[in-house]
Amino acid sequence: MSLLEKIDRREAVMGIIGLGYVGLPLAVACAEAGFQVRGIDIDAEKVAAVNHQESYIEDVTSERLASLAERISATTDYAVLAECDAVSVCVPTPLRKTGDPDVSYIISATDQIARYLHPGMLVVLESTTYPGTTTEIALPRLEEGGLRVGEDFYLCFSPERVDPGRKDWTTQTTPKVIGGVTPACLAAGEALYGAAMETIVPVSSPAAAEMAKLLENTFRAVNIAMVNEMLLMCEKLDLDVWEVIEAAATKPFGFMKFTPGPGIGGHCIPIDPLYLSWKLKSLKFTARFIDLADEINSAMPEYWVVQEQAALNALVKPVKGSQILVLGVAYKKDTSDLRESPALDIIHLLGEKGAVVVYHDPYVSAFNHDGMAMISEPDLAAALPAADCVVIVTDHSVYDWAQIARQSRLVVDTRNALRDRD
Ligand code: SAJ
Repeated sequence: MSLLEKIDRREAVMGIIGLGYVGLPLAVACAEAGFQVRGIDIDAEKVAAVNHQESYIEDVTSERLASLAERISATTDYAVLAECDAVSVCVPTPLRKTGDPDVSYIISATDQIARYLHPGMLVVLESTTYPGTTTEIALPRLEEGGLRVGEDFYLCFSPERVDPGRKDWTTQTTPKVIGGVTPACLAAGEALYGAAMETIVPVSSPAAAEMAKLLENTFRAVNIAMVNEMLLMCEKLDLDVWEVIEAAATKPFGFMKFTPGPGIGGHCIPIDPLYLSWKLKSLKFTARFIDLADEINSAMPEYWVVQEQAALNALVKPVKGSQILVLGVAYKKDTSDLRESPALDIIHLLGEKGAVVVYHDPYVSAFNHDGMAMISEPDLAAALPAADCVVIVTDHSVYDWAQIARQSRLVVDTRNALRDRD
């Protein structure tokens, strides 16, 4: 029976490598579409949790996993790929310390797939990466055993669009872009993903799909940098950037609101655009918007530390020795995710200036990052008046902004969160 027939009859077995914020929701979507799913992860704890239907991903409840117990199983053993008709690769694509892309996780996953690749198998790469990765990195490794793409097996790229915590768009309902190495590859990818998701958006190649994803996240990084620079310009003009943005945002067309902040965090926006600029540098092209956006966004923690210094200075208080309470360390509101969080930079910079820094974050009880180990202040009502300066970095919805304004001696608000107080 052909792959397309197996997919049509829901008899195809789906492998998913990487059971994180992308892979686990994808596993659920495929299982709910009727497929048997074999999850693969190097983290034995994740594997055990999935096999006990205990979810560790906020977008997937344990109840939902339990309802799919007959269809989803997980293992650390890649040999399970021998029984899979398709496999999606949902592994991290971080940056190295040098700022270069780290595609080592893609390479190791691809090498494992190559060991078990068999005729009729579909491979889909989902991890965000630079244009060309699928055909330059994955394809040669998969063809090493003699199988030919488009004839013996199929290879596609389909970017993940998971926004953890978002309720209005899910893995099943978010349109899914996909590009195949050959038309037969695309047909196989469309058939499989079309069974699990509502809207499939075919494009002409894997590179077009890779580039579409990078455009999505570069669009955000550049626009966030632009409003961060607007903040700096409004300061020079003695204007309230938040008032200006709110006014501009009343334009019903041709405008999309972004807001200044402490800098950008998360696993996507600070990193994905740098994959694109790195690739273009190898082609002797400078992606100026990406580089400028990264420069501006990366400088925001320092900008806010200077604001704090100036605010204390106005009270004839040096930063050195002052107690500074950082409100929120997660990279954005209502999440516990610390990755690339600018709060960590702000804490580090304040510590370098001799401040006594404490933090409060209801989503992050403690953290240990780059040699910084801290515990969240347990009693906010006591911590607020004890601080010489309170810095709002993450505008979690649970904060009581009126209480913060009332009980704080000095507030530096990187999110204009106190506007809610009025
Ligand atoms: N940020 C600002 N100003 C803004 C928007 C964001 O300073 O106007 C900051 C946030 O605080 C955060 C960083 O930028 O630190 C990134 O924010 P984000 O809203 O882009 O949130 P992410 O990183 O969770 O982005 C995800 C992305 N999802 C994927 O890549 C799969 C992105 O594509 C989504 O568009 C975004 O969620 C979303 O729309 O919420």
